[in-house]
Amino acid sequence: MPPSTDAAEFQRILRTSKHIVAIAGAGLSAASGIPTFRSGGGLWQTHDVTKLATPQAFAADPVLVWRFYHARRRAILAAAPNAAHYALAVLALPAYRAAVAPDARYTLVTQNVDSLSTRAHREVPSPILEMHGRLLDTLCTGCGHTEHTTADPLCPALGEADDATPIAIEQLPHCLRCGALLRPGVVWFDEIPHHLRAINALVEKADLCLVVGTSSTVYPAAGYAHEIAENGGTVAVFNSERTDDDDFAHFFFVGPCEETLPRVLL
Ligand code: BV8
Ligand code: ZN
Repeated sequence: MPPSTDAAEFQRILRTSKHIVAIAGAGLSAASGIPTFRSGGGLWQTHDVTKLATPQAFAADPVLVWRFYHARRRAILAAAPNAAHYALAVLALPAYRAAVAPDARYTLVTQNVDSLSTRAHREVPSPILEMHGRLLDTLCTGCGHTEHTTADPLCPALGEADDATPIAIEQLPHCLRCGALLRPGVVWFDEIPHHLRAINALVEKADLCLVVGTSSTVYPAAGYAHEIAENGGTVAVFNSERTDDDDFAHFFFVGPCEETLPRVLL
């Protein structure tokens, strides 16, 4: 049976839910001007992910990887949360949930590394698990120290250079504690995502899953909604386009999530 588009029916299910998990991807931040990865001329269509988002790539060419992440840091620093981030943040408000989902607990599991959801939740208790880390964090390859920093540029060389200007590794960001090279504080491919134990426990209990703006191609995040559906939970997808693997969903709200989420949730 094709997924329903009945918002009133969805709201009836929302009202009786006990454990809500939202799984978000790059489409959640598209309206904030952050390029997605695979849709509409996304990042990975102009860059080869294996060349940039892996530990091996960083070891082979830390300058290239830092140029890529520096550009993305700039995009994030210039961005602001959009209506979709705020619609999910409202779900985190106890007073709001008392009105629409009185018995429910809610957690947002985001694959995004832009921290825009955290900024949108600023005033509310932040039930957000950033499973792929944060782009505005740096991680020391020597002592493991992690720091959240909005410094721009992170080092003079990245601020002045256009992509043609050579940068020496010594000019890249280095740890003030131990002097080792810093890397972006994100989870690369073949690295283990954060908060897996907490996420697995949430997925096990979830009776309602909102899947927002993700192509569901990156694991383990891509498997959570299926697991919740197999456990008898309800899955509602919010995506600008149908994907070829969403017939298992109970609801599908097609369109920009910055429009569909406020319309369906608020
Ligand atoms: C791991 C941080 C071992 C870096 C990222 C099983 C099968 C196959 C492969 C694997 C598997 N298990 C593991 C793998 C390997 C790999 C993987 O999944 N590969 C894929 C590509 C085949 N996974 C890993 O390596 C993971 N680690 O598995 O460790 C392990 C695991 C568990 C326990 C023990 C050991 C680590 C993956 C993390 C990689 N890091 N990001 C960085 O950002 O630079 S992934 C990257 O992709 C981002 O985080 C991004 O969020 C994520 C997923 O992409 P999406 O968010 O979905 O974005 P995309 O552009 O693809 O889609 C956007 C969607 O939005 C589209 O559908 C579009 O239609 C829609 N949209 C657009 N605009 C809007 C919209 N929708 C609504 N409104 C709009 N306005
Ligand atoms: Zn260090």
